[in-house]
Amino acid sequence: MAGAILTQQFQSLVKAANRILVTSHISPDPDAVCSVLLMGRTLQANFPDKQIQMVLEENTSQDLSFLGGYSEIKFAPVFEAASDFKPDLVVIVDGNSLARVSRNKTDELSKLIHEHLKSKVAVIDHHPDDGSFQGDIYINEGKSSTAQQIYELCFEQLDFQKPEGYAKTALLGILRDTSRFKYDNPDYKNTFRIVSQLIEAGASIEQLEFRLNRFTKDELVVLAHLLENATDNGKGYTYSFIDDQFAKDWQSDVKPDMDLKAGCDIFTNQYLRNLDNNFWGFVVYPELLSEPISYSASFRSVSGGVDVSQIAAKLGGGGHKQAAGAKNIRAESILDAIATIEKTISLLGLIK
Ligand SMILES: [Mn+2]
Repeated sequence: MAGAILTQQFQSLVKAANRILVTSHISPDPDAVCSVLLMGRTLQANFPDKQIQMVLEENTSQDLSFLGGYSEIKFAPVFEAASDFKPDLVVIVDGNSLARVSRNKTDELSKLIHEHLKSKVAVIDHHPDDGSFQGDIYINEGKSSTAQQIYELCFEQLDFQKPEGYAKTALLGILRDTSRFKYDNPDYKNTFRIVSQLIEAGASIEQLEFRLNRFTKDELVVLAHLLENATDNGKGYTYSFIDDQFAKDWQSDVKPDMDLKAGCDIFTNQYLRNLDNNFWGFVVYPELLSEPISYSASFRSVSGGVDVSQIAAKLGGGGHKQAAGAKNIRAESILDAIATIEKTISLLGLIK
């Protein structure tokens, strides 16, 4: 439970405000969009006299337009939206600072909010605290998702009235950020209690999963290529790769970059940790538009196993113990890129 004092402070900030802007990070994932909707619509339902604006600078690759209130989200640069709307309170969800909500105008936005408008800033997040929070209130109890944090804060602690469509929206945020409960979650009691309530309220895990788990034919072609190239060389990990010719053909066929990346993500998240007795590994692929050619790699491991963030760090990237990545890996060819990564793994003493 967020401390009672924080909860009351949040309520006071909301009550004192007249114009509230709710926003989230660039490259939003479904939890970011769901969190904007859950917070924005809840404030609208409980404070009909206040002006509430939901703004996102970018959209998700998934179609979330079936969620209640989606059409009210303004997709626009946050600096311009805030300049017009002049909020006296900004609520940032699923991210901890203004620097995360805009791609190109973070300095201008920060000046506008902190110095010019002197708006209050509230953050509701669940990511590990990196210390970059700037604002008036920071609520983050490391929940499964920001959607869960907002649910606990608004409906269990503050007893706000629930807006129409809330169950689907909250459940979707939780399902996505937990990968449908795939990962260990120390807060499982709260997560499953809330999920039970959301199902009671009419939301369906099955409906949401099949609605969102869609693949394009091109993504499946990429997946097939990675499945074909999946390699276990007896060192205790798995790797796969997009070869240079495949990437060249992809480009000359003018196929979407996004589908190549999405196909890699399917393999990385669903197969990389699952081959025979290997519980970790990497995927490497050419960066399509890079000149001279460079490569990106994603690393994954199972909780309690190898810390893959150290490999990514050695290659100039970063991330978490179980999921990390590196970009701009310079190499002559894909085989050279694989050799570079394997050498790094070997130097770190991670070969069994
Ligand atoms: Mn999230």
